[in-house]
Amino acid sequence: MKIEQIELSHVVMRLVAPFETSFGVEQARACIIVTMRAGRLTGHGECVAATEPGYSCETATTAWHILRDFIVPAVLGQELTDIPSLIARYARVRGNPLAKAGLEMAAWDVLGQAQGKSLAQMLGGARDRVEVGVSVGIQPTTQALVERVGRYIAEGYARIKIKIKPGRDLADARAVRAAFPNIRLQVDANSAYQLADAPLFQQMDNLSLLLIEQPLAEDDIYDHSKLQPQLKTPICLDESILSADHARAAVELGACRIINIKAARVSGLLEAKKVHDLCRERGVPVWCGGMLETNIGRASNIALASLPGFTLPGDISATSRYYAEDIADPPFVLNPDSTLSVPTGPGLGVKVNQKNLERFTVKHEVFAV
Ligand code: OSB
Ligand code: MG
Repeated sequence: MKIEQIELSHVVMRLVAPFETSFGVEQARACIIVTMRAGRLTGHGECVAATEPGYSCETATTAWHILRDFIVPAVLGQELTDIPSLIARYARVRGNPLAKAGLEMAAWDVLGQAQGKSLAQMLGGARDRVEVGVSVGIQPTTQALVERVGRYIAEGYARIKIKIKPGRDLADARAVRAAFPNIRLQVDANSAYQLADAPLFQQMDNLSLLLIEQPLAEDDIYDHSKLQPQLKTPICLDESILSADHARAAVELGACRIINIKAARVSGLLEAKKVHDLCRERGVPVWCGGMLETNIGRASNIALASLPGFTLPGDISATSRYYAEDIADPPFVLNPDSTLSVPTGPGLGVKVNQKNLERFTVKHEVFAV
């Protein structure tokens, strides 16, 4: 099939509640929806670059530029046969993993529809439901955090992640652990600390945390390798892992014992599968991270999380945890066993709600052969 048309839609959607991390607060979330038309099929992808360069150095605006001026021209009018040959067309574009992953996801959706296979089937998924948890942003007070966590547990989430930052770390983690002695709990620092903060993390060792996510700088796998031996709790890397090669380096250096896989951060689903395969070979548990996706990106995350090496619950929550209204149907609803069901339809297996997509779009451009 020839790639005949690509549409970019810069979308902004209000979150049901503000989401605060060590790098800032978001009230609304931006992304770029990539709509790819090839043959008679239409596929969708979600580029998770945000409004500000807090998590990643990419933003929705830089990703738009990279897609519009480099990646779209490299693939438009070309045959879509498989993912490796698609990626090869824009291989000369350095970096910009979030932009690349958004386009790649749309191509997986098209190919899945062409082959009558779900994304999970194409990737080698091994289960029809995936264990999930909820990522809880920093709340105004520790008391508010404990209440917030309690409400999510009451909704059925069996694994809680809390965001931490300097000044809102140990006391928050201790309070949540004291209130919920048996819940599976982990913390995410989003790169806010330095190696000299090792004593702080040592004080978390008696909280029975599943893991400590990305305590140190994103470009510092080496310092993580100095921190991990000082802790009993496994370190999990998120921001530091941009490829399967990074994952190999981190594992061999002993910088982490667990890896968070986000397809976007590693340039797309194909590389995400490579990270998964490498970790599985080496006995390193992985789990699926999230970027507050719409149901388009969420469908992709759930399919990825169905691979056999994803042995820890993902940061993939029900649609209602993020948005009052979404741009694709049906909504994802939490099963009573803290799982989400893997979509079974061809490709991503969700149906885009065109009306909502247009309503939330702030900028739109169509590229055709
Ligand atoms: O570090 O995992 C992160 C959201 C935006 C940017 C970075 C992160 C997150 C989350 C949200 O933790 C997880 C989710 O989508 O539920
Ligand atoms: Mg993280």
